[in-house]
Amino acid sequence: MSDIDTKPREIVQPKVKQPPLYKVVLINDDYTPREFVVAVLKAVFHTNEDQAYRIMMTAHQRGACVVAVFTREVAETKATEGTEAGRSKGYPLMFSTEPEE
Ligand code: TYC
Repeated sequence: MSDIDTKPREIVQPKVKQPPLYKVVLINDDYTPREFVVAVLKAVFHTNEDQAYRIMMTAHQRGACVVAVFTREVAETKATEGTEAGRSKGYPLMFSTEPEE
């Protein structure tokens, strides 16, 4: 038998801290056409038609709806892309981001 003691003396926890997550929130407005909101949700967030329609209607009825959750940079990029898509057509469509609790 070997003289080398291979028993670990301490338990080292793996350093795998998850990055903080951010919600992308769709804000209702009175001007952007419903079909356009649905098209933007499909294009930017890769939802299907049914998911996009439900998200749009929830924002329409409640004032806002969480679309999805991402790391901060991805959330900010997608919120900007969605907001810019509306802006390019003259609509006040707005996506915001907020840290998840
Ligand atoms: N309220 C808009 C309308 O009646 C549709 C709409 C829904 C706009 C959701 C923005 O985030 C939104 N045409």
